[in-house]
Formats: sequence, structure tokens, C-alpha cells
Amino acid sequence: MKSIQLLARARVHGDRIAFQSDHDKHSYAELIDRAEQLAHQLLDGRDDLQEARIGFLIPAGVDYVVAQWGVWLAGGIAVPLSLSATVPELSYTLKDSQTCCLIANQDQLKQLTSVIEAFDLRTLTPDVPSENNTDTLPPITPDRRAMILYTSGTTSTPKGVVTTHANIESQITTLVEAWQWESTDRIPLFLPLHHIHGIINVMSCALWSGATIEPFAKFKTDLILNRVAAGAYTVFMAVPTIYVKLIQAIESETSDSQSAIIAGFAAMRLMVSGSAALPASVHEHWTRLTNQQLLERYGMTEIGMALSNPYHGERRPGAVGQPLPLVELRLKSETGEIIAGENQPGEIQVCGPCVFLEYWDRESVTIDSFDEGWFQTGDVAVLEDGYYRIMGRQSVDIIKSGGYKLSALEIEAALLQHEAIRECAVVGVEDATWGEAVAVAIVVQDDTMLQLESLRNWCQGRLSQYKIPKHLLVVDQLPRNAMGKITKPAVRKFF
Ligand code: MLC
Ligand code: AMP
Repeated sequence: MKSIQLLARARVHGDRIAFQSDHDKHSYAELIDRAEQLAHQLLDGRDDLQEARIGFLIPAGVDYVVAQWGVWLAGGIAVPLSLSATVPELSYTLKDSQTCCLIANQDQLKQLTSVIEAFDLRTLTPDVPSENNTDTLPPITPDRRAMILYTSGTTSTPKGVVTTHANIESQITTLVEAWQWESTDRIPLFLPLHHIHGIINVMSCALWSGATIEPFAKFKTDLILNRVAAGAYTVFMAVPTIYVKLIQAIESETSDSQSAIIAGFAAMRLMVSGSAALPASVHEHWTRLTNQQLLERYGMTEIGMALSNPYHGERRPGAVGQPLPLVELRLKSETGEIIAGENQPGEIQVCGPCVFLEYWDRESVTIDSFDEGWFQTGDVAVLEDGYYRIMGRQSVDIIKSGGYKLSALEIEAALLQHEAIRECAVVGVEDATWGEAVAVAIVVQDDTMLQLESLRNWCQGRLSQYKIPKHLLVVDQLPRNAMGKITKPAVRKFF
């Protein structure tokens, strides 16, 4: 029976350091030992969790991996939750995934008492005392469900993307091969760990390779730049917003510290950008500033990474390269033809072992998202001189802000709860830092007024920070087409 390769490899990496920060170090052997003990606690005498959903709310670091691996070893499905989610957002995820158990530290569990009671959740902390329980753990075949990640789309509420152990292994190995991961690599981990970029590209690829991760609770420019200047890393992965913020920060440094930071970046063997479009101007600015050419790639929660500029060879600004190993990709035109040549745009469709199994508990949505076995990404691309370039998304209702995918419909549904709002239309508008920023045009109820600041205050606790509108316009009426449907391209022109 095949075991989970990522964990089998951790045993082999043994005494190598998996996590290191200025105050502590943790070996691979410690990770796997602790994960096994947590698995026994989760099982609590049962043979197998049989794909029960286990949520965890844990910042980047050793405890996160202990929880993820503990769930897998016990036969459960890992549901990593967002640390920045509001209570309504968290409740939605727990309910939709039918999560039965929550792993979090004591402080967090205390803050979530009402949610825990409402969903009758069993709770555990990740720091279980080592009891050296040697009972056998269940065999885990690669086709079993491993993880559910929530992602927004054109439905107003997020959907759970289910990946199997085989999907995850394929998503990891394609990147380890293409980007030549080594056990000597050192990488900072500051991206949120309820999304694929942080979980697979950074954390799991590093752990597969026996490399060392330096975890951060969240991205903090000063902290990261200090460590870069100290030559702490060989690999760096971030979303475009972070590169924009880093450019601003580096350029405002004094010349001595600027030289040390630039030397730290220039010495890295690989720096990657993804999760949203990296403007060619930012790519070129970064190269001028640090002498380091960013490698831009394209991916999605449902498929892992699909396209990448080459590790060796031209990294073209504004382009996302070619299909990664094990990924089959095609473009389909608006009129339904498979595009054979260059310069003709079409929807990206992907198949291969990296493609997810299903949307949790949404059979018909899953069926509709495939076209003869090819997953329909909803992203439009064109092949130019051998490199794919992403042109945009088919749906205006999907917004990418700071690397987060947001559903305009989900934000509208939340805003419509405001007593002063009669109608609203949310769109993404171009923003130099965030890629896109959330903007809303509203029609107010009679005799009421609404200002941006009061709307933003009202949104606190209802929507995560990055979903809260940055622009507000009060209008007499929203533009509509002949069918009476709001026309979002026209709404966008308001801003
Ligand atoms: C935060 N703010 C925003 C915002 N996010 N304003 C506009 N638009 C947004 N999207 C505001 C806050 O309200 C706050 O305002 C101020 O910015 C600082 O907030 P913060 O939360 O401290 O921001 P910061 O830490 O700087 O966050 C920026 C970030 C973060 C880029 C580090 O957004 C991030 O980690 N993004 C990565 C998301 C990710 O991993 N995506 C991958 C999905 S997977 P004020 O007024 O209070 O100061 C995927 C597949 C693939 O896409 O291909 O990888
Ligand atoms: P998510 O659903 O959060 O996984 O986001 C995936 C989406 O991010 C894709 O469907 C694309 O729209 C977008 N994306 C990821 N990488 C890139 C990139 N390099 N350029 C443009 N868009 C990207």
C-alpha cells in the first residue's frame, strides 16, 4: 500500500531542519513524530477518520504542518481556515464542509467559543504531549481526498476545492522538477496558509525537498527585508502586490541598507511571482533594482500551477511561459474551436494529475466546470512567440486583489444587508498596488446617504479586510442592458 510520499520523505530528511526562526528550530523527524501523535489523538481509538473534515486555524510554522499531517495520517480531510476570516465567513466554511473538529491554539479556541458551540465542534490543540502511541495508523491510498480549499468564483458564496493525495503530490513534484528545488534551499513563508500559493508552492515544495522554511505570521516588509539583507534565503515567492510594496520600501532605504538588501535579493537562485498578473513595468523595475529576473507563473486552486516561465532561459515580462511538466493545456475559442496556432486568444483549459477531484458537495457545478475532461479555468490567454500571455478573465464578477480571488457577488450580497443600500454593483478597478481594488456603485434608499468611511466601518467583522470596498460612488441608477441586467463594464467606467 502506497503511503503519503511527502511524509515518507520527511522521515528520510530526519535531522534536517524543516522550520527555523530566530528563536527556534524544528527537525523533520520532530514534525513527523508529532504528526503521528496528533493522528492518534484525532482517531481517539477509531481505525480511520474516513475522510471526516478537520478544520485548523494555525499561523505558518511547525504546528500548522503537525495539524495538516496529523489529519492526513488519521485518514481525514484537511480544511485549513483563514486567520483573517470574520465569524460569518468562518461559519460558512465550517458549515459547508461539515467540519466536525477544529485544531487551534488555546487563545484562538477561547475567542471562537460561540462558533465551536454553534457547530458542536470537537477541539484539539496542535501541541499534543508525546505519548509514544505505537498503534498502527490507517493505510492512505493516493486516490483518497486530502484537502479542501475554499475559493470564490462566479457563485456568490465560495466553493470547496477538493484535492486528493495524488493531486497534491503531482502539484508538488511538477514544481520541484521545474524550479529545481534542493535540500539546501531556504525560503521565507509569509503568505496565508488557506490558499494554494503558500501551502503547495512554498511550504510543501520546501518540505518535499528537505529544505528549510522561515515562517512569519504575516507579511511584514521590514522584517523580511532585514532577513534578505542578512542573506537568509535562496528562494523567494510572493504575489505582485508584495513586489510593489518591496520596491517602494527598498527605494526609501538609506544607501547602505539598500545595498545590503539588493545584494540579498541578487544572490537568490530563484524569485517567483504569481497568483495575479505581474505588470511588465513592475517586472522590469524589479530587474533594474535588484539584478534579479522574476519568474512569473500562472496557476489556480483547482489545478495547481499550469504555466511557468523557464528556470533556464528567457523570463519574459508580461508572459507566463509554457505548460509545466505533467500539465496538459489547450486554448478554446469563444466559438468552441481548439486553437492550434499563435496569436488567437481562447479560454485556458487544463487536464492532468494536478487537476482537482471535485467541488465539495456540488456535483452539478463540478460536472459543469469540465469540458470533455478538461477543466475550464475561465481565464483567457494567447500564445505569442512560444509564450502564453494571460489576457484576463471571462467573468467580471471575479476580482483579484492583493492575490486574493474575490467574488463581486459575495461582496454585493453582504453590502445589501446595509439598511441604506437599495441596489449595488461591485467591480474590480485597476490599482497600482493591489492589482485590482474593490469598488462599489450604490443606489441608496430614499432619504438616506452613505459615505465610504461609514460603509467601511460597517463592513468590519462582516467581510475580510481585502473584500471591503476601497471606492464608493452613490448613483441615481445603475446602468442596465435591454434585458434589465446590470452592465458591469459600464459600472467600471464610473470609477
Ligand atoms: C489589505 N488592504 C487592502 C487590501 N488588503 N486595501 C485594498 N485592497 C486590498 N486587497 C488594506 C487594509 O485594509 C489595511 O488598511 C492595509 O491595507 C494593510 O492591511 P494588511 O492586511 O496589513 O495588508 P498587508 O499585510 O500589506 O497585505 C498585503 C498582502 C496580503 C499582499 C501581504 O494581501 C497577502 O498576503 N496576499 C496574498 C494572498 C494569496 O496568497 N493569494 C494566493 C491565492 S492562490 P488600513 O487602512 O487599515 O491601513 C492563487 C493561485 C495561484 O491565487 O496562482 O497562486
Ligand atoms: P485562485 O482561485 O485564488 O486560485 O486564483 C486563481 C486565479 O488567479 C487564476 O484563475 C487567474 O485568474 C489568477 N492568476 C494566477 N496567476 C496569474 C498570473 N501569473 N497572471 C494573471 N493571473 C493569474
